[in-house]
Amino acid sequence: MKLYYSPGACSLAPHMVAREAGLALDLEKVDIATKRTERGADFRAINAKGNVPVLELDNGEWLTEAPAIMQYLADMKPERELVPRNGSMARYRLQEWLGFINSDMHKSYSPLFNPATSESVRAEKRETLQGHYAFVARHLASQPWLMGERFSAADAYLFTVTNWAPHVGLDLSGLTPIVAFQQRAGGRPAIREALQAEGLLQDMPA
Ligand SMILES: N[C@@H](CCC(=O)N[C@@H](CS)C(=O)NCC(=O)O)C(=O)O
Repeated sequence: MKLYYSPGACSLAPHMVAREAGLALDLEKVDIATKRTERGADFRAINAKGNVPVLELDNGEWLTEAPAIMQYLADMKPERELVPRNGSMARYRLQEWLGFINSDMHKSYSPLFNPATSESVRAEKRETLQGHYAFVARHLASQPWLMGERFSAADAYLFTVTNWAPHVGLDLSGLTPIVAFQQRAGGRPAIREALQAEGLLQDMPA
């Protein structure tokens, strides 16, 4: 299998899930501005939507959308319990988190990376994100991970998007459970391996 990724982008979340699951994964870097891969392929021919992540399966099929890819990878190693069993209520709870992180949190960050976004829209998106993080912090005040006592794919995704906060002027230092979550997740060996492989470890506390 191969993951098309861009360093530190949302593709980091499935990358972390693969490492947490102990799955072997080839990586191919994508320049999301030029839509070329590091091997010179036209990325739009791989994903017409032009976005990372894309997972290339061993049969050549391509799977897109971070929540689908994370669940696909985690389901390959059920014994690692990175997602609850399919069909269980807990699985829908996990999907509830993935949906919230994907459509509410991730997509509130996206305009903050666009240089054309006006200052008033930036302020509005930061305020929206502060509200989302206050909601998440209430959950993490009494449990280490989004799903309770066990690290899950949702935590890999939350860690990935929260890593963007300092790059877009979003100050989360007042939300102690979020700060503690980032440190806890960032200390996991598999997550450090993924950060290292994407050349990001120097950005993280030791
Ligand atoms: N709905 C997609 C969105 C993925 C997405 O937004 N990817 C960003 C990086 S985090 C991207 O590749 N953007 C390309 C661009 O801005 O041109 C998913 O959840 O996987």
